[in-house]
Amino acid sequence: MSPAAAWHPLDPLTPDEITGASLAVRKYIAIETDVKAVKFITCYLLPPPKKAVLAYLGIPLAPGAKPEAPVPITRKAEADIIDLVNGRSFNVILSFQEDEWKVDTFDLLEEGLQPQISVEELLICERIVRQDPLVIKLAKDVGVSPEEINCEGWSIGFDERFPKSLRLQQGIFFARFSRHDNHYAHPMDFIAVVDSNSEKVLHVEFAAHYKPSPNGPSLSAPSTQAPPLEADQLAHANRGRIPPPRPAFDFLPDLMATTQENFKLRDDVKPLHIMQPEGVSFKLTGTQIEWQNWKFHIGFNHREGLALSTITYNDHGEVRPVIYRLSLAEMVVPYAAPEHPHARKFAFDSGEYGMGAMANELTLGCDCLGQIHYLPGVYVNHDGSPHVIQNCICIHEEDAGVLWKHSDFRPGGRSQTVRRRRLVVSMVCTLANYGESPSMAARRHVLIALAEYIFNYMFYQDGSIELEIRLTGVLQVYIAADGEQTPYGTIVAPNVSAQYHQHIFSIRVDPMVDGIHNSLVETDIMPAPAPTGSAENFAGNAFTATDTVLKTAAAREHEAGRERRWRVVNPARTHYSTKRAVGYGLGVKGAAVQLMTQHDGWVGRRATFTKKALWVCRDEEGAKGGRMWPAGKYVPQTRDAPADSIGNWVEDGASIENEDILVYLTVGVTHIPRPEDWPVMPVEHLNVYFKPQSFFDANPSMDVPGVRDPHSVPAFGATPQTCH
Ligand SMILES: [Cu+2]
Repeated sequence: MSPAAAWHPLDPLTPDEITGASLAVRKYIAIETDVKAVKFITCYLLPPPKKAVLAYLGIPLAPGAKPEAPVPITRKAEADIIDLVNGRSFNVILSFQEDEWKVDTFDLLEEGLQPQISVEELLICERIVRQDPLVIKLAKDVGVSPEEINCEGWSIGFDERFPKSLRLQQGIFFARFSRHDNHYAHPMDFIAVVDSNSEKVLHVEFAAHYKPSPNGPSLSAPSTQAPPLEADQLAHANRGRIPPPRPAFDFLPDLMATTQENFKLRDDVKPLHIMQPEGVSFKLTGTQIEWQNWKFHIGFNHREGLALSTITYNDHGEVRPVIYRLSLAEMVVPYAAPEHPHARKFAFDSGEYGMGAMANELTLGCDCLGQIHYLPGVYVNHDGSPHVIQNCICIHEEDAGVLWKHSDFRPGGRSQTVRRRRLVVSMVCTLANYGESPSMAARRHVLIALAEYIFNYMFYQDGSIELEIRLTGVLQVYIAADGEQTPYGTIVAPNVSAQYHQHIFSIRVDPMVDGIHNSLVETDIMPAPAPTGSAENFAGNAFTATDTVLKTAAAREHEAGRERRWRVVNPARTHYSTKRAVGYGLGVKGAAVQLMTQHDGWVGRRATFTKKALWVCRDEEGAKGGRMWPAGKYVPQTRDAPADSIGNWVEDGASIENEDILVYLTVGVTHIPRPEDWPVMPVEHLNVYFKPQSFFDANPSMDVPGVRDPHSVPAFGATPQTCH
């Protein structure tokens, strides 16, 4: 491969590269192994070593240093495949040499390790259950015909009753009474367990329900524990069958007009357009973008979706590295209902399904307003062919209010106002609902949301970066019996229960503040200990910020009462005025979340990252890349956090002072559903900030022009005011 000018070593595999790599895997299998048939689950870039990437791009490793001399970079790929005959899984590493892909390693995964659940497998789940005679009968018993059965494939979470070797999903049922009906309004009262390798329904089960009692709702079953597989599941749940609620709660306006009395779209919203008459202010070279002194690479993979790399800021001619790589490394959504089988609901949307594989094809003028540039996203299909999501990554600029302003209030004093502009790189992911669809191509058109996550990476002119996660979509709901109330959910509509849950994200930050050797500083804001009236603190007003440099790998709590904050610093460079090491703050205030479940429960055991607000460890690059996945590389069906996951990374006690470090931030939302979140939840925001702190000499945005917008006019035609 001869790198083109626009080539970046972290460019995702192209569709042609995926085709080439999967062909090489097939060839290898045919010649070297006894494997008869496979399905591809993943096929993606195995990134080159960090130092090689930085040398290639001419980014220095230390402040003021010269970049290292470039070294040859071999293009590598990694694939996970499953043997269709016996369900064994393999990890394959390939490299591109002499104009073709070659298999370097072909490793059988330990029994029980499952590559992530593919989009096709989620669809297979629905197909399997619809053909199953027991499912058809159980649906019929509550008035639902076979063609009305909708089923969502979910990761199984945790269930020791099944062998590890099976590739399991749980199917959660809804009825759909017309083609585009919101089927979440019609939850059904049973759940299936399927094996996506043998394509069989293995088991059907019934949750216990809550009955009113003088002491509040009481569970109909003797325990929240799962009964043995051979037990009569309905008898164990100790309740009758419950037919799905029928009332429609549509979200499509034409359907609402027919299913809701007096429904009418409001008619007092007048057009609001965003115009950039001279075009956009960003420049793209391949997948590298430059905007307002920022330069970075936009990558994509099936698992994280968007990943931004080699983020630098041009500070008056000096290209200063800030972050090597920034991405959503993991997330989990634990649900609070303890009764079997609801306790199994804690999907790892990233590690089990893949945020990239769930990314939407975006629509100009709806998802994104203004002048938009889109990039595609690619992942592999079961047959090894590339699946291209067109318009997957959206790039645009937005006005974001005032950047800075000052008025001299004295008579004749002048004022200056500068508008804030931001560059937004975003992706929208839809989790866990893939309605009926005859083909993968058509699939995109029948998507409606169970949960939609909008990931916005936003860059500002003052040197700050913001990651905003927006949550919307339809609540995951279950059926409630007439008059049933549960301690673990909200009855958002009659017979529709929305269980309490959390959305917990792990943001992976691989910092390189002025180079790759960084330290982490923890700051607590505290009142000075000297009492009011004392010589040191007579008025009692003193408070101070106490910095502690963390010496070794650690997991830290977010102490809200101390306004605890963290920053990544480079001890090799000191600010000219503050005399502090140059740094970037990691702002999680308002976004930090605590795992609300028992910490030794299933969620805590599998998703260690949820137990602390911040994790910091050394990055260690091996043959299969650096430390990446906080809940492990292979997440589906784990029963404990794997050895190669975050809890163990911080246990190594490695020095993290002035080292190549990794930071994982745990942020999230605890969702106690409201009826106002139904039938579709209005968007909720979660924000994480990366802000320069003693990094620049002063406000780096003083040179942003304060231009008066000639298109701004009085709302009601009054005399225009002048600025000054
Ligand atoms: Cu939620």
